[in-house]
Amino acid sequence: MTREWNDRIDLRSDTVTLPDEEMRRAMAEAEVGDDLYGEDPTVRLLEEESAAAVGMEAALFVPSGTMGNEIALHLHGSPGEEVICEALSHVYVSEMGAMAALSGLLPRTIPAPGGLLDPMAVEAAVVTDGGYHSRTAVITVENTHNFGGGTVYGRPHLERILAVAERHGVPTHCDGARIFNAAVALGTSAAVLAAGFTSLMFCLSKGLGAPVGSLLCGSRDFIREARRMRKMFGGGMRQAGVIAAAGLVALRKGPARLPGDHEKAARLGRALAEIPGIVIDPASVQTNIVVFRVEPELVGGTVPPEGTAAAFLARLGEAGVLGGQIDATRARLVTHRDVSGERIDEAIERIRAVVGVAVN
Ligand code: TLP
Repeated sequence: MTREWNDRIDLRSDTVTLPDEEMRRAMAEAEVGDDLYGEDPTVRLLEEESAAAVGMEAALFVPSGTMGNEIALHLHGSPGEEVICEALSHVYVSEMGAMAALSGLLPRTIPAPGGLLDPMAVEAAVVTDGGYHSRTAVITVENTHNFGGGTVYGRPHLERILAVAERHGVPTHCDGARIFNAAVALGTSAAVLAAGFTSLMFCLSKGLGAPVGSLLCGSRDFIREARRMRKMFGGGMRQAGVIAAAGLVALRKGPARLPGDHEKAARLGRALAEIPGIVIDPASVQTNIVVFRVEPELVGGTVPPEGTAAAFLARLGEAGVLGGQIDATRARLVTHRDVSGERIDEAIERIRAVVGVAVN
């Protein structure tokens, strides 16, 4: 029987969190002004604290992570140039082809296990002699890597990629939508992981729990240009302090609660690994994202037209557990603030029940 709407356990994404009481109060009480005149004090404060949190000179409040990434790519490249990115990176697979549509840029994709780029593969892909080939505009790194399973680049790995960029004089952009998750997983700070990148985008609206908003960070000069580009892309906002106020709560309080999300994901990963037909290495769950492969045995023994992942997720949905699809065979469950440890245990029970039905 399909479960009631309010009995569902929503693990589609950490974007589904609702603003908490403290955020709603901050929003109601926010001091605001017209941000396009630079007169919104709450937005300014958020931008200052965000830049400090990642150890960069300046930051720009943007409505979405996608806009932050796309402004950065636009500024780093010129039409006809290439963006080096991992084959399952968000800038490539989930931004509607924006780098091509809005900036005339070509993705140069490099597949990587767990989404973590091999520095030598990046070295091989960089083109600086623009006389004959499309030139590399920027090297991007996604930390954590979402569709790779929330995987984390540690500092030594980043150093090797940054060294390639440095050697060739190519700028670097970090899609740090979940950079605070990476920092928590590694026991370090977001600033340590951001060091050396030309630009970095992070989201308030994911694990940190804000309803809206992301920050694009970089040098003062870069952010001055980004501000112009935000207006051109239609992202200039007016009394945006109303949402920035929730963002400030998320930035100040959100990181401290991420270890709980990671613990819930680890528990989920271990439980899934015990289910025949679900392929996942529990050790691969490093943050709040659980990615697994669905074998045909879980959905009746053959690959259905919609693929094994979609078929399995439909069954989970009927049992009130919502997840997301990555491709035909892989699915994703994401833990977050609004699903407690008890509800994760309940989700595990429901998944086991679904599989029991599927197997018999
Ligand atoms: N990710 C969303 C979906 O778009 C897939 C999610 O549910 O995980 N970079 C990364 C690494 C992201 O995961 C996302 C959003 C973005 C950028 C874009 O952020 P928004 O949704 O604010 O445009």
